[in-house]
Amino acid sequence: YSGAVEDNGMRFDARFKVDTDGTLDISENGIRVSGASRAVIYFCAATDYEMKYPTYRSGIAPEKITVPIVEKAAEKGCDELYKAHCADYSEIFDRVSLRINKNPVYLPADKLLEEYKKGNRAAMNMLEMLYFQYGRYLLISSSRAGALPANLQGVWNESNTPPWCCDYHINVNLQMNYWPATNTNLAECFTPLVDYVRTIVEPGRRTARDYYGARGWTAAISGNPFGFTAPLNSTQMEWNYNPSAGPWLATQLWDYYDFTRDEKWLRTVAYPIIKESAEFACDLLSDAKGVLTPSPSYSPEHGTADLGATYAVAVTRQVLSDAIAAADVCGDNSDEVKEWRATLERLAPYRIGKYGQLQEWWEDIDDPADTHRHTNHLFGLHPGNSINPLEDKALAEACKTTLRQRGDAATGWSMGWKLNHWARLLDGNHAYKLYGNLLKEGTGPNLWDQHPPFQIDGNFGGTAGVAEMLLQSHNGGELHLLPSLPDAWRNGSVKGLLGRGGFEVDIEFADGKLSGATIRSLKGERCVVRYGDSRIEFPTRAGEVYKIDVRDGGIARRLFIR
Ligand code: FUC
Repeated sequence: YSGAVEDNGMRFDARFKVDTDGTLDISENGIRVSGASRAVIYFCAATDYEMKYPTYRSGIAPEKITVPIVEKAAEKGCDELYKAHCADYSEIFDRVSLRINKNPVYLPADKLLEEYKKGNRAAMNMLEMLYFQYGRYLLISSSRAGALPANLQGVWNESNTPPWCCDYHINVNLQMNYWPATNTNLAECFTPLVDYVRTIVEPGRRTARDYYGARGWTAAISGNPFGFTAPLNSTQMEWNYNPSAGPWLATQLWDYYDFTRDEKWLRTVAYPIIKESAEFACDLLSDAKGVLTPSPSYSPEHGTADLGATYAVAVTRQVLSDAIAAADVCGDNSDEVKEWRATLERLAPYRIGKYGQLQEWWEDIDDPADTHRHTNHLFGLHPGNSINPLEDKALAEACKTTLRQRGDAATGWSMGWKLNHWARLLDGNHAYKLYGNLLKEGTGPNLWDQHPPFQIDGNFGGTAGVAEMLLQSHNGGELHLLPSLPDAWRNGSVKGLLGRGGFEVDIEFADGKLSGATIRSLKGERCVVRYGDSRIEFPTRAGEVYKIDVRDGGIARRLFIR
């Protein structure tokens, strides 16, 4: 079945091959099989789309792709194909396992969710493990090399007029889709985001120049597979004006390096993109009463134009500190890097408002009764790392005040993000409350996240948030074990989480305390491990495994095992 889309002429081809012991009747009405005991349908679809600015066309006739694939699949047969699929999938999925308490109950997902809402503990154990792994399954199934990134519906959009155009929404949604790609050890799933970012740098340069008179590149609130990086044609600037989109995506590329420590990738792929993003961020700044802020700026979808919205300042702070760190790794000590350092020093500080909240804007105009779904001004707490509760108690308290004022309900993705925020605040029980709310209020019977309607980002925010409760590594690469273990998770284990610095970490807990940990060093980086108030550090060799010895509730020393 071949043809071309009316408006942009994109060519497509859908190819079926049916292997049956019955009679096959093919007509323009479809394929009919009769008198058969079995029928195997091999199907492949392709277009002439290529994620490459500015044409987005491969020039390859889609049938040149589909016919060989279908023929080859039919030659292999479905058993062989299934075996290859399982091997490919399991190699990634099986890296991480999670066990929460004991005797989980096995029920269909919708029944499990019903039992969860009734407070059935065995069902809660099961669903809290299942939902975490379900997010990993969804990302593996919607984001692999050579494909487009997961959009608002992953790859599961059934409509030609989907909510928010099934787009790449870049003021938290697209970014949230990729949080579990790092901490839950799914590096292969990150590739489509990188490929997408690489293709929007060129159009993003035009947006930076024509909209902001700035160097470098950026995107806006809404992206698509065709290089769209400009603001939408709307005068509602409080949601449409989001120049932080590019710098936020650039920080995610740095973070991917920080986890994998793939220096060649940083030098050849990520650093040029991060560098240009830092230039853009610097050019947006102006002197606001003695400090630098991106002005004017908005807090996503909330409030009016401001002299320095905290979200925009926090993203700027992050992209500059990431660019400086990347420059250090790449040996770039040019004047430009010195400019980034000087600019970073002069950025507006976080400020605590009259209600004890983290100010969302330059002006102290936060309303304590405001329960808006967006908490982007807490970007520095998560996914950024410029607010460290272990070091700055006052700021941490202000973040808690803001989160208490915003409340523990909201859209699915918002609860997913707040789960991460409370985990970073080292409050496991409050993080657990958000996880429960996400499951009870923001999840459908098939465990898809509900905005509502279905929007997949909450699944990914939830999965990443559970990992954040069990392992954090954003503070200078320190592996913080069980930073936010809730009272409800008395006994269990998690295996294979990834920590920044290239460490795979297994953690066991019993009676609510750490009972053991094993660390596999992938890159031979120096390892720092924290649990509660105890902390150890030691050199490692790539490929070696280190067992952390737990005594008297602390981490005493490490045993070297291969
Ligand atoms: C942002 C959010 C909305 C929705 C949309 C796709 O605009 O504020 O709630 O998730 O993205």
